[in-house]
Amino acid sequence: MTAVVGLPPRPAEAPAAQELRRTAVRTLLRNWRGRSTVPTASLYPHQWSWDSAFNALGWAHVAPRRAWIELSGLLGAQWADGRLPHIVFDPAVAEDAYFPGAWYWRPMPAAGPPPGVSTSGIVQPPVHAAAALAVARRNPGPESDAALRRLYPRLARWHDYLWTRRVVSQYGLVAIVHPWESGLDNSPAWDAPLRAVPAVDVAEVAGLRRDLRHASSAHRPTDEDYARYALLVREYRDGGYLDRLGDLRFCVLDPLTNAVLAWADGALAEIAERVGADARPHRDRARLLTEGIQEHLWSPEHGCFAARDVHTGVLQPARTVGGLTPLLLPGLDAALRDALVSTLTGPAFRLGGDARGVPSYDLTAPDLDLGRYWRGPTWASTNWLVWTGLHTAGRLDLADVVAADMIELVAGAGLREYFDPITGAGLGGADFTWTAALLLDMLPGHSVNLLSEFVDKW
Ligand code: 2M8
Repeated sequence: MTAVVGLPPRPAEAPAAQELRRTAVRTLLRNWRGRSTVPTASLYPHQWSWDSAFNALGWAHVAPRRAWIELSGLLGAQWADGRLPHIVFDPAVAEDAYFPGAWYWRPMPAAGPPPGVSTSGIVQPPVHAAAALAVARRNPGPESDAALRRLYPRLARWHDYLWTRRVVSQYGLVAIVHPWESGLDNSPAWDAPLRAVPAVDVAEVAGLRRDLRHASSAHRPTDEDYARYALLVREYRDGGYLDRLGDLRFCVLDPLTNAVLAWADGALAEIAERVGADARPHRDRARLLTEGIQEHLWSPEHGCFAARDVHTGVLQPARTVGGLTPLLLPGLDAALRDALVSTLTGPAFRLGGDARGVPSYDLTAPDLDLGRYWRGPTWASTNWLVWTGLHTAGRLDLADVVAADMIELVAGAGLREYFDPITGAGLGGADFTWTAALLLDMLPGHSVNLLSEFVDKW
C-alpha cells in the first residue's frame, strides 16, 4: 500500500460541535425502530414519508445501511398505483396513539398498499430520490450501487404517480389535495383554500386528537382546522383515493412540492444513469416543471414563489419558506434567483439579521405567530432545503449562515421539532429525528463516524 504523505492532519473538532454530534447520534439511535426511525416517540410514533428521506441523510453519516433500510422500508409500502403514502403505520403501536390512525384511512382500495401493510392515503413532498442519491454519493461502493438498482424502479413509479394522477395540465404542475401533503401543514398559504372546507364535527374530531397530549395547543393547529383536515381525509378515502382533482375540495399547486419534484427528477436522472436506465425522461420533466413553476407560481409583488389554488386560480398572498425552495433548481432564471436571495435576506426572513434560521413565514405579516406550527417558527427540514438551494445558487456565504443558525438553535434549545426564530425557544416535540439527522448533515467539517462509542446499543 502506498503511504499517503503530505496531507495535513484533520483539525480537531471543537468540543461543543463534538457534543452536538453525539447528541444527534444518540437521538437517531433512540428513535430507531428496527426498520425506520420515528420522528419523535410520543407525538409521531410511526414512519413518515419525507421525514424518512431526511432521516436517511443523517444515517448516511453514521450507519449507511440504516439509511438504505429506512428508504427501502418506505418504498416497500408503495401503493399499487405508485403513490408513496405519507405515513406507514407501525402495527406494534396502539391504534389510538396517533390521530388519524390506520383505522381512519380504511378501507384501502385494491390499488392500495401491499397486503399486511397499513398506511395513510395521502403523500408528502418527494424528497426521496434526492436523498437516495445523497446517501449513495456519501457512501460510494457496491452496497450503495445495489441499493440504487433496487430502489430506482420504485422511485420512478412514485414520480410517475405524481406526473400522471396529480398533474394539472393547464399549468403543467402537480397538485396537493390536503395541507398535510405539503409537509408545511398549518401554513398560512393554505388559509384561503382551507376556508372553503367546512369545519364539521369539530368537537368529535377534537376528542380524537392526540397531538395536544404531547405539545401545547398554542403551538399546534386549531380544532376547527383539525376538523377540516379530517373531513378532507374522509372525503378522499370515501372516493376510493381516486385523484379526481376537480371534485376534491382542496386542490393547490404548492411551490415546495413542485420544486422538490423538479429537483428530485434531476436526482432521478443521475440515478438512472448509474443503473443503466434512460435518464432523458427525468431530465425533461425537471425542465418542464422548472418552467411551469416560473411561469405560474412567481409572485413579483412578494419577491418569492407562492401557492396557487386550482379551483379559484388565485395566487396566495402568503410569503412562506416554501416559496423560497425553488432555489434548489439549477435551471432557475438568474433574475428570479437573485430576487429570492433578496427576499431571504430582507425584512420578511431576515437571514443574517436578528432571525435565527429561515422562519416558516413572513416576519412582517400581521398574522405571524412565532410559536405556532408552520406559521412562523424555524424548522430544520425547510432550512436544510434552503441551505441546499443556496449551495446550488452559489451563495455559500448565506448557506453557512443557515447552518450556523441551526447549530446555534440546537445548542441553545436541544433537538426540538421547531424553534422560535427570534428568542430561540425550542417548541413542539423533543428529541426530533430530522433535526438530529439534518444537523449531522449541516455540521461543518468532517463526517466523523461516532458509532464506535455507541456500539453497545447496536
Ligand atoms: C407534521 O405533520 C403531521 C401530519 O402529517 C401531524 O402534524 O400530525 C408535519 O410537520 C410534517 O411535515 C411532518 O412530516 C410530520 C412528522 O414529523 O409532522
